[in-house]
Amino acid sequence: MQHRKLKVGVICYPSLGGSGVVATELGLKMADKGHEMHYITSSKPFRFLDVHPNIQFHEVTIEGYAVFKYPPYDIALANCIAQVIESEKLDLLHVHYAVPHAISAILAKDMAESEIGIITTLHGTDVTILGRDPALKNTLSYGINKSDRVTAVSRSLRNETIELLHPTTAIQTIYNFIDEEKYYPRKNSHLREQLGLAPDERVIIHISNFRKVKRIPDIIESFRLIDRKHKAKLLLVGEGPEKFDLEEYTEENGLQDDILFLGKRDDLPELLSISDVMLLLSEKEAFGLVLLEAFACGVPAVATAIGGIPEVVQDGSNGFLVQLGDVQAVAARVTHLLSDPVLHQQMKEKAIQTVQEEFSSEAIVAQYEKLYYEVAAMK
Ligand code: GMT
Repeated sequence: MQHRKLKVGVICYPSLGGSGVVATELGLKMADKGHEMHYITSSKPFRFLDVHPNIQFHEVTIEGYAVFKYPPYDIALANCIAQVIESEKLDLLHVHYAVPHAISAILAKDMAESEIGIITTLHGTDVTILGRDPALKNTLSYGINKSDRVTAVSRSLRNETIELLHPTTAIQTIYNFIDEEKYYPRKNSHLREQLGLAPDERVIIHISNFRKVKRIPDIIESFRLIDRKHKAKLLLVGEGPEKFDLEEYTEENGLQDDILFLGKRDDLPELLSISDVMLLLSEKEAFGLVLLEAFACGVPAVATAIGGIPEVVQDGSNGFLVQLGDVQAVAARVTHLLSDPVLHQQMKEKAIQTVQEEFSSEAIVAQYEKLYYEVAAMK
């Protein structure tokens, strides 16, 4: 039955973040292979770029009701999943994040009185933060243990989950991927001009959702310490809770001409293509999808040796690894890269090669597809 086309229910957070990107890109690739993908989410996943005939979207709606302090979204989600299991005759569910999505899927399966299999993909903070919260730890374990298959986006996340929760379901590592047709070095960009960059000015870039875990103050501090013989600008791309304070800090310290806050952008490949180095200095990072986006555009990274990052960044090859908070080391590595064009070129090439050889979308999508068939066969 390996060639039967499958009907898959996908549950993810559609908002800005790597897990939403992976869930969407995976769906697009599976749809291209002829599988029918049903997204069951609160709003359209933000990178729903194409209107694909094999992709359908089922919106979870919930009315505000005076009795509820918090509207029970997870229950409404379960209700919607159960309806879609029945109406679309789904073969399996693929949920991204154990809490709350796996829990809603388990409840939906029970409500629909179905034997449908559930794959849960762990992305990071669902384990590294929620797994340490006594209010959610047992629920998280329940979600993992009641899933038929569990995947983690790095070996580090897999190991951390095992250490923390001692799950009864085996956890398989399936790495993240990017769409190589979207991320590649772009030429003839007018962006440098638009951003007011001088021809000799170097570009350092950070892209994230501006959460505390991203340690953006470390990025700003490292940037200040880079040898000033290099004219450089720091591009901070994205939106999130820390942004307002960081903008204020930048103004107060007179850095507003050199640090550009660009907000959420759709032209990431173009922005990356004019960049010399990416900085990712997070204190937690299960994988760091943005590193692959940078690598695919030929941008080496300086990143913290945290979580899954060392599985992506190989120190001295496609970038440099530094210890958390060591802003002096970050500045030294960036200065080194900017001063040595031969090394910079070697690292750019190695970065592109890393994506092609170790994180090819074709190989990774094939791993998920194999899993889909295994789980569908359990029904
Ligand atoms: O990093 C974030 O703040 C967003 C979060 C998410 O929900 O998308 O990212 C997590 O999943 C990504 C995709 O698998 C990983 O690349 C990120 O490393 C992971 N974030 C953390 O572990 C902090």
